[in-house]
Amino acid sequence: MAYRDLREFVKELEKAGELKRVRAEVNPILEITEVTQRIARDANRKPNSVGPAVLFEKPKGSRYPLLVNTFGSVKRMCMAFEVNELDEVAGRIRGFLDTKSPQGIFDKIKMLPKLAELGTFFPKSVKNGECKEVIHKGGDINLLDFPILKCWPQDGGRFITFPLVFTKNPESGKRNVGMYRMQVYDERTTGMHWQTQKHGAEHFRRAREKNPEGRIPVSVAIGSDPATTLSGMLPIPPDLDEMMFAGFLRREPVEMVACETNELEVPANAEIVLEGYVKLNEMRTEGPFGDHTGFYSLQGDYPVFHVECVTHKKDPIYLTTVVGPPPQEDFYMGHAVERVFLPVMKMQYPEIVDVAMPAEGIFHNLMIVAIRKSYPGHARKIMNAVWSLGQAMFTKMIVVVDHDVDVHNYSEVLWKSLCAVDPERDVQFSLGPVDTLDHAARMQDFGSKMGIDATRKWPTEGFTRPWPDEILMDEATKKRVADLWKTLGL
Ligand SMILES: Cc1cc2nc3c(=O)[nH]c(=O)nc-3n(C[C@H](O)[C@H](O)[C@H](O)COP(=O)(O)O)c2cc1C
Ligand SMILES: [Mn+2]
Repeated sequence: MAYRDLREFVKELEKAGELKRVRAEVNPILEITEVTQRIARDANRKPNSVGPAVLFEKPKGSRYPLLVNTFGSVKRMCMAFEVNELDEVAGRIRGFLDTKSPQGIFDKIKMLPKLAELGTFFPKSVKNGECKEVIHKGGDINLLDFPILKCWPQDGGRFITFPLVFTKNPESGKRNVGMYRMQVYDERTTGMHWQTQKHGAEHFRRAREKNPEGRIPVSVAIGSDPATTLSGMLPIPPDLDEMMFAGFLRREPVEMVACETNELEVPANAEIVLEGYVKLNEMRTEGPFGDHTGFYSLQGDYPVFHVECVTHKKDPIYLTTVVGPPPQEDFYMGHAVERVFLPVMKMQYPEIVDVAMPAEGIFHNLMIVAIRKSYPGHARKIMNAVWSLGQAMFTKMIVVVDHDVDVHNYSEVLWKSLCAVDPERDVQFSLGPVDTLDHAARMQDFGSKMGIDATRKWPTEGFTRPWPDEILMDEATKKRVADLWKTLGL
C-alpha cells in the first residue's frame, strides 16, 4: 500500500527509529541549518552512522512544524520507495523495458498482470483534496506564515527548497513537475530558479515567444507522499509526466485535484499548495544561495512567481531540505536516481556495466562508467553518449573503465585509471552545455567537459606494446596456504 501522504511517511519513519522530534524553539534563520548539519552531515561522515530525519515542532516565528533530512539515508530512500534495496526499483523498470512481444496465448496471459500494473501509473483526477482544508486568497496570503529557511549566512533571503513546481507546456498542454528553489521576496512573491536547460524554463520560453507580455499559470505543492515528492527531481524526458512516474513508483495513481485559481492540478495529498502565475516579461535578481556544490550560487536574473492563493491542510507540515557541502540529504536522492536509472542507460547502451557518481562530484562533476569494451574507440563513444543523455549532459568529467573495475570502489578506480592512461592520448575534451551551478565554467551554462579513457588500450587503437596482466595469486597456491595457515603461527 502506497503512503497516503507525507504525514503517514513521518509516522513510519518514527516507528522505524528514523525520525527525531525537536520540541525546543529553533530559528529557521540559520539555526535549523546548523542543527541539521550536526545531526545529518557530521553524523553521516562518521563510519557506520547516519543522522535521522528531524521534525522541528516549534520553528521560531511560525505555527507550523518543519521536516528536514527526510530522505537523508539509503535506508530512508528505500522506505520512500517501499523496497528493501534500490535495485528493486531498477528491477521493476528493467521488467518493463525487457517486455518482449508475446509468442502465443501463454505469453499473453503472463503479460496481463504487467498490463494491469500499467493502469496504476496514470494520475487520477479527484473532486477534493485535503490540501484544501484551509484556503487563503487575496489579502489573507502570507508566505511568511511558514517556517521558510534562510539556510546560509550569505543567502539572499529565505528559500523554499523542496517544492514541486507545476507548469504546462504551452504547445502540447502536457504537464511538467520540477523541483526548483524559490526565494521569498515578500508575503506573496517569490523567485523561480528555472535553470536554462530545465523543462520549466522551456515552458517559460515557449510561452514568451508567443506572447511576450503574457503570463503562465504556475502551482507549487510542498510535502506530498514520498514518491510523488521525489518525482520532482527525476531526470526524465520532457513531456513524460512526472506524476505518471510517481504512480509507477508508488504503485498507485497519484490523485490530482484542480487548483482554485488557475487551470493546473496538484496532488490532492499535498501539505501546502501555492497557486499563481509567472509574468513572461518580468525578471528579478535571485540569490545568492548556499548551494549543493558547497559554494554559493551567485546572483542572477530569474522569473518571478506571484501567489494568488495558498491552500493547506489544517495542520500542515512544512517540508524542506538543506543543501551545502556534500554529502547532504540530496546526495541520497541523487544516489537513488543513479541506481534506479541504470537500467534505462543500459537499455540504450548495453555495453554499460555500472555507473558511479561520488558524493564529492555533486552529480554533474564526475561520473565513473564501466563498459564491456568491444571495438576501438568504444570508451569515447560512451563519453559522447553520456553527454547526450538528458541531464547527464552536464557531466564535467567522465572516467571510462573496463568492466572488471568496481566503479563503487573509488580507491580501485583511482589506482587502475591512473595506471591505464597516457594522458595526452587518452583525454578527450568537448564543449557544450554545463550545469548552471558550475562557477568555474568560462560562462554560465556553457563550457568544456573532459572524458578520460581509462580502459585497456588495444592494438586496433594503435597501441602496439603488450598490455600487462593485473597481479593475482593463483587459486591453487591460495588454497594450499589457507590449509597451512593454522600451522604458521601468524
Ligand atoms: C533539493 C533540490 C533543489 C533543486 N533546485 C533546483 C533549482 O533551483 N533549479 C533547477 O533548475 N533545478 C533544481 N534542482 C534539480 C531539478 O529538480 C532536476 O534537474 C529536475 O529533474 C528538474 O525537472 P525537469 O527535468 O522537469 O526540469 C534541484 C534538485 C533538488 C533535489
Ligand atoms: Mn520534466
